[in-house]
Amino acid sequence: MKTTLMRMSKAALQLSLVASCLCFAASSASGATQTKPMSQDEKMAWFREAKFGLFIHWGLYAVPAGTWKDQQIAGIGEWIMNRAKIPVKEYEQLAGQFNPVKFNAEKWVQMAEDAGMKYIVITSKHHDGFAMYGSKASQYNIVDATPFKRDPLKELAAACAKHNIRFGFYYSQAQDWHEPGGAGNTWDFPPDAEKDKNGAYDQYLRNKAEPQVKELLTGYGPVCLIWFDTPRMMNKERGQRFIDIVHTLQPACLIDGRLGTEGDYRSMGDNAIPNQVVHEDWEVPATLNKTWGYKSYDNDWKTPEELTFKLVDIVSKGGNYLLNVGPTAEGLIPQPSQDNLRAVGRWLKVNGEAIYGAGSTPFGEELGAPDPTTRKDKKGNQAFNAKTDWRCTTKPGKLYIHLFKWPSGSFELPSIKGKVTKAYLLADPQKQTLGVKQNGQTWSITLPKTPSDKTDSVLVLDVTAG
Ligand code: H79
Repeated sequence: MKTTLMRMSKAALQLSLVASCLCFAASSASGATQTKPMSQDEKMAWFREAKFGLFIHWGLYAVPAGTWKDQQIAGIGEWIMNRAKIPVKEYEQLAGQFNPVKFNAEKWVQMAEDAGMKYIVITSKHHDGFAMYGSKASQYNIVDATPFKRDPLKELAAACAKHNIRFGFYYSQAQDWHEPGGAGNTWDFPPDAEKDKNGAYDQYLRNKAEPQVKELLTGYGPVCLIWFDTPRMMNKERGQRFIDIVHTLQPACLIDGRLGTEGDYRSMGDNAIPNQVVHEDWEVPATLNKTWGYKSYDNDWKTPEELTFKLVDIVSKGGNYLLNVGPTAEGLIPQPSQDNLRAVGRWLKVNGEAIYGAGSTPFGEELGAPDPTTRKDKKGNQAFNAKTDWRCTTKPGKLYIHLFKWPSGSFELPSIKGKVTKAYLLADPQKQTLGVKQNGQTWSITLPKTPSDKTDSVLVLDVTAG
């Protein structure tokens, strides 16, 4: 065991030198002599362009799919081990039953492409501690412990490279219910506070989590980001060890906002879309139904119209949408997930110009307003009365007005400093000019009788800087 670890860290060190040289060379303009590290703007550029990504929660929890010993277990599917307090020895047995022979990396990535998604983030290890790739640091992984024996993350990395989709990993760095030192498993092991004090947690970090993150950053080509989660007992020093690993092995790889120390962007709460514009890089992870990991009986699907609204809403507030699927234990993405995502993709095919690389709204009144009373929302924050008639995304010289409710006659644009020089519908191949009337600083755009899209008709306004 000890020698394996030592051998591995040597290999990782060698790879790290190669990787950092490559990145430095790649980031220099001339490519020849200069070795300038990437600026933060250069590092964030793809993320700011992408806007829409696919999250995949896939692991042993897809086998019980929300039911344990004939009982439906409440809550999110990937938490079944915790919610049903399944002992490690029993949960481990699921590995022997996990044989997702219908898994096809090409089909998954093709679906993401059809949906208009630009990056994929998959669970390499969730809180249950099971690695979904061939890991040398722990035998508890899909190659060594299941009849499947394949490494699906290798296959996905190759398919993503082929389709020009960026590829990243979710990695549960703190919670690991399989290990005595990992956070979270209090039914087999001592309380977390004890592990924190007696060195067991650091031992887990050093012997499993850190080596596994190194493996992910060395065996799968360029990793666009690592998505850490639930930073229990993560302090500055522990977080820094992960940052150092990422920066050494793949300096261009982004770190999400849940490591426990500062990452490259802010991660909002699960399914938590902010009410207002947030002027920093951010992303919201979100579900298509209620669960992340597959649950056979969760059919509470958001409609394509709701998903399109959320995508536009998020982009108009300056963020990215990381939208999740939970594939089955056979290796299939549930059909309603596929259908609903592809419907969003069809809208994006026509209207992608208003999403990819687009910035936030310069207005804000269209988003709604805080409730004037002391009413609280479900989370105890001041209630907010959201409006949903329209949203605005932007690019230099352009305002994209997303009309979810088609106004009769004309659209009244709130005050802007510049001038509207042309108005047309994005779905109109002829870009036929619409009538524009100025009333002081506000503008009225004459619209046809019927919307150009049943969900979101995008009105493009060419504007001069004011
Ligand atoms: O990976 C997904 C979730 O499993 C993970 N983050 C997303 C991206 C996550 N980990 N923890 N949480 C989310 C918060 C968990 C809250 C709950 Fe529960 C889990 C509510 C119900 C089950 C914890 C356990 C609180 C009650 C029981």
